[in-house]
Amino acid sequence: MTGPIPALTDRANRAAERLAAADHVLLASHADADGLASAAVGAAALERAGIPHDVQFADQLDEATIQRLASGREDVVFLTDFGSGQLDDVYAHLDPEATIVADHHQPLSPDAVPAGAPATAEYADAPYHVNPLLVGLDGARECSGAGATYAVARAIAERDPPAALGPEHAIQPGSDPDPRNRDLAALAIVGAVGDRQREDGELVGANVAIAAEGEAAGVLTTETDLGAYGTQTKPLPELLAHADEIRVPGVATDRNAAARFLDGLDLKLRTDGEWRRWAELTGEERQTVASGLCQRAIQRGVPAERIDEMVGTAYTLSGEEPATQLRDASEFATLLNATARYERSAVGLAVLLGDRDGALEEATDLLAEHRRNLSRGVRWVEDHGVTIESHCQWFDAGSEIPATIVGIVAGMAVGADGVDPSIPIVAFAEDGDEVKVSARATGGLVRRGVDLSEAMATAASAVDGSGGGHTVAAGATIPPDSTDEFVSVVDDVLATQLQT
Ligand SMILES: [Mn+2]
Repeated sequence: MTGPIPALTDRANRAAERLAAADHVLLASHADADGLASAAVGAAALERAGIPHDVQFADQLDEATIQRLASGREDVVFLTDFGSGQLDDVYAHLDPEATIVADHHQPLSPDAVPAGAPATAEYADAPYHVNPLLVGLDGARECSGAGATYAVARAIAERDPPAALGPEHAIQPGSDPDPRNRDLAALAIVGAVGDRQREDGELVGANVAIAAEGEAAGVLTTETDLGAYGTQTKPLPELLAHADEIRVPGVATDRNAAARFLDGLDLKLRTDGEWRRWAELTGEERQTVASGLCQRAIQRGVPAERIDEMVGTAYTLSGEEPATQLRDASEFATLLNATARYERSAVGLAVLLGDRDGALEEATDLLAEHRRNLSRGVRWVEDHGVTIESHCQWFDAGSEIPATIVGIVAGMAVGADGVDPSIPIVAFAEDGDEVKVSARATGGLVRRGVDLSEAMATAASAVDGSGGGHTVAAGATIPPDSTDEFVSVVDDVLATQLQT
């Protein structure tokens, strides 16, 4: 059997073979939604195969982290969702013959391999290196860390399939565990969606094949639906008012405008005074709301391609309770990110592995806390205002907003009182001895030429910092007291970008 990512089969088989021979495995994974999903896929496969293991998380795989991993007594280390970019440090401290890497980040270039390290060929062809980029697949778009780990998990089951699994191995309350590990595909999809691998609202490439295995295993459904975040848990007016994917004038303005629009639809969208949620509507009701949105969008002159963006593919974990945070892959990923952001990745892992009691409750509390911190942050920006330059606006939150969330706050602040939605926003926050910078733009600005990745990189290097990211969202770390110069370079770069 070749599996959903045929090109990775040989590598996955070798990794499975090595893991099966281990006395004890230390699985270490990246502390974000995809990293947590990767860890769950790997840990479930090891558990089901009876291979003893521990799981740890880290924000980054720096040398200190690798040293810590190397000091454990475990004979095999299994790195998921990181490792490929740090192979020099990894092999400096860990035996290549006892180190498995399942990752989708850019592998360390052979040119960057230091003298004295294992031969160059061992980096590209390291014995246990499972990465879509090594076999010509796009690791940013079509296979996440959880996808690469899924290839290994599947190979473990295929090598030595357990006859049957007990209910303690179930990852979704409403589904049976699959001895072939195909049910773990649902978690791989949560990882891919959490890493924003969707394009125009749907997964592509290897991820499609992984999703198909989840569907065949009865743990996942994919369907064309409203491409908005929050279809399972958000009351309808909130869903339509705040989804980035659906910006219908006169509806997305605020909650009241969205409620007025919904009230005009001749549907019964409230139960006992409470707004229903999208996931609770019948197919016909959804159709009515969707046509209403399209009509309104056309009337208000929204271009056709923007209207197309309102539709996407929903990835539903069919064994989870409807209208819960775990039912939709994006909402699940949000819950995982909340646990990771507050250094409680183990809680997110427990939820992924099927804990629907204590861990789910704690994760839900963390998410609620996270949302409170975000709204507190946005209120702070509203109270203190932003400084408007020619081509951007900025605020310096100092220690008032944690550096870990200031970027999200900046994005949310666009549309708040006193913030200009027509220019990018740049946010500063204290981060230890340094200053963390986060910048956000809109899709419209990117279409007009804005590239925040370039702006952050250029301005950061002007002040001896470092920066980069994506066109629409980017960041930098800079020395303290360099914010004025930083802003002025950003403004110049944006001026050039908007001219061309
Ligand atoms: Mn990842």
